[in-house]
This record gives sequence, structure tokens and C-alpha cells, in this order.
Amino acid sequence: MACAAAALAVLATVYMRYMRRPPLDARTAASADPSPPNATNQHPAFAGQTDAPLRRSNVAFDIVTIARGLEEPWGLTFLPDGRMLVTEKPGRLRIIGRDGVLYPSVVGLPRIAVTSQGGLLDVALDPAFESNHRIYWSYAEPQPPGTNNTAVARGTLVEGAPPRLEQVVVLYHQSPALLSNAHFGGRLVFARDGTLFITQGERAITEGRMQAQRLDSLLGKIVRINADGSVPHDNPFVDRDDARPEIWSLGHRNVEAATLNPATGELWEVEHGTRGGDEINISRKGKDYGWPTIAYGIEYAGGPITGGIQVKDGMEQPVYYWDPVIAPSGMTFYTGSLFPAWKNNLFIGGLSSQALVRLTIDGERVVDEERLLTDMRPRERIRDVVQGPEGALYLLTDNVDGRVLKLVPKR
Ligand SMILES: [Ca+2]
Repeated sequence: MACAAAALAVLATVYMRYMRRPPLDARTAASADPSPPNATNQHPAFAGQTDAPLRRSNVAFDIVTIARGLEEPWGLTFLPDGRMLVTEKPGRLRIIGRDGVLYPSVVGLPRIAVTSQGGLLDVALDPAFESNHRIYWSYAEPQPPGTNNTAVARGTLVEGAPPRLEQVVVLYHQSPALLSNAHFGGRLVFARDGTLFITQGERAITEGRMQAQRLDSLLGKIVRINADGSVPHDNPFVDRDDARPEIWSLGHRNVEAATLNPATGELWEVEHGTRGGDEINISRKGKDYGWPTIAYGIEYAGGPITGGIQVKDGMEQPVYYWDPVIAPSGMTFYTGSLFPAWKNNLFIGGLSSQALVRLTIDGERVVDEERLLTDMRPRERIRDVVQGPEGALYLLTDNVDGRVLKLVPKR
């Protein structure tokens, strides 16, 4: 009997693991991206985890160029008066007028390591900006000898000619610093309780990758700090001697897109995976998102990733993954009223995909997908997506002559 039961259990396992999965290469012309997958022999852990059906929202919009001449703009946020703060990766921070005029660069930034993917990254306003004029920014911080790390600083923005930062304090240094020019992460998101989430990467090199699972390293982590740089008392690992107390969640590869879900207040993020493995996660307290033990996709050089598996107990499955990848950067849930058909949709910037990705979300599931801006000529890499104060969508294009674009209903 025991033998038969064991055999049945094995059969049930085989059935669950293989037979119930969608067939290989099930992609059809009804996919948002019908091109072949990067990883040919991987399967979603649940129905709808990848390749959601294409649904055209049929929203007619105009693309208005608000500003141009920005060098690799990376992060955008709105000031209370409707002007914008935009970072340029080579190390400039600019105020941009509502009419698109570029102010002189803000002076007073600390030294920045400008490398392949590193430089000045995101910018965010203090929740009490109207009274304290504080801003926060993330950047690649140079360290001797030739190493660098993601860092976050804050300062008081003082208007003038030129505008400047005063009372600058570096609040956070990712450690260890490594000799790498990639995977800095860098998105800044204030939670509703006033704490600050900082998304990060694992610096791309093997030494960093292997620390994404280690609690004594800040590589491959999303961290949560107070606005003064101190550690919130309710972070998940504050009571452990062997863990960095700043850690909020672990096992991340490189997170360049993050936003609060307005329905829940939770932190949603989209991270760069390997080839065939970009993924959406809900970053929750103390949870392990698997990298590099579990991951969808294959190495950019070919072959399986470190762990060679996609599922493991104790590790979170992504809400959704893309194969082929989109190369995500910047995201927002749309809550405005200019585009009623897009209400509550999730928008994600695409770098290599040169598109704006639109997803319909139902709770924690992706229902359908659409690629916008694919008819732009030339197509452009989209670095950031932000909803403006009047409900328009604003985008940054990732170029040496980068632009601020505004999507408005077609006139
Ligand atoms: Ca993962």
C-alpha cells in the first residue's frame, strides 16, 4: 500500500510539474511581444505568470516633447508648483519649468562615479517638501581604489541662480563597494509611513551576485531607512546580529523600477532579470525573491543561471515575468482622470524593448499586456514613467539627447 501511495505521489508530482504546464513555445500572435522567448525550456509556476494576452486599450494620445537636450535623463519628480526635477546620469540635476525651459544645473551635489550604468540616478521629494524643501537623490558613489557603490543623499533645495543644495548629508552607502560599473538599482520610493525604500542591484559581477542571498551584505537588497538615515525599528532583521538592519527584502538582481501600489500601499518593483527573466515583485518585509538561487531566464552568455531552477520553498515567485525581456526602468500605477481607460493600469518603461509597457492588474495578477510607443520613429529607450499633477503621463527617453515626453489625450 505504502509503495502504491508513494508511486501515486510521484505520478501526481510529475503531473503537477509537467503535464499541467502550458506547452512549449505557446506564444502566439496574441502576445504583446510575439517574438520567440529567450529561454526555450522554462515554464511559469502558475497560469498567467508570463505572456499575458495582448489587449489593445485603443486610447488615442499625442506625444508632446516638453524638454530636450537632457543627457541620459534617469529620474523625474514633480515639484509642488508643477515644475520638474530631472536627473541626468552624468551628474547633473535640473529644474525644468512647466514650459520646458531648462534651469542651470543645481550645484552642491557630492562626488559621483559616472560609469556605464552608474551616475546620478533617481530623485525624490521629502513628504514634507513644502515646509522643509528637502530632496533625496541616489547615485553611484566613488570609493578608493576605483570601486563604487549605490548611495543616497539628501539636501535642502535653495532656489537661485544657479539653484543649489545646502545641508547635504549622505544618508546611506550600499556596502561592500565593488569594482563594477553596473547594477546600481537606485529607485527611491517613500512609503506611506514616511520611511524611504531604496532599490538596489548586486553589481553584476559574480562576487556581488553571490551576496544577494547574504544578510550581512547590502548587495541585491531593497533597503528601508528613515528620512534621517536611521534604521526603522520594525525592519525585519533589526534583532539579528548576523544581518544588516537596513534590509527590507533580499534576493534581487537589479531593481530600476519601483512604486507604491495606490490600492494597498505596498512596494511593487520590476527588476532586470537575465535573458528571459525580467520580473515584477511585491517587495514584502523580510521576503526572499530568490536571486540567484531561483530565476527565470538564461545567462546573457548562454546556459543556466547560478541555481538552474525557477522554484524553491521559502523563495517568492514573481507576480509576472517577461521572456523575452523588456529591460524595465521606471514604473507607475495610473490614477489620473485624463485617460479613464488606463485607470489603475501599471505602466513600465522599457529600455531594450523601446516601449512603454501597459499592464492591466487584478489584485496581484497581470490580466493583459500592451506595448505603447512602438510606432515612434525612431523608437526610443524609456527610462522613467511618472504621472504628472494633471494626470498626464510623463516619460524620460534614455539618450545623449534625451527628452521629457508628455502623453495627453489626442486632440
Ligand atoms: Ca526573483
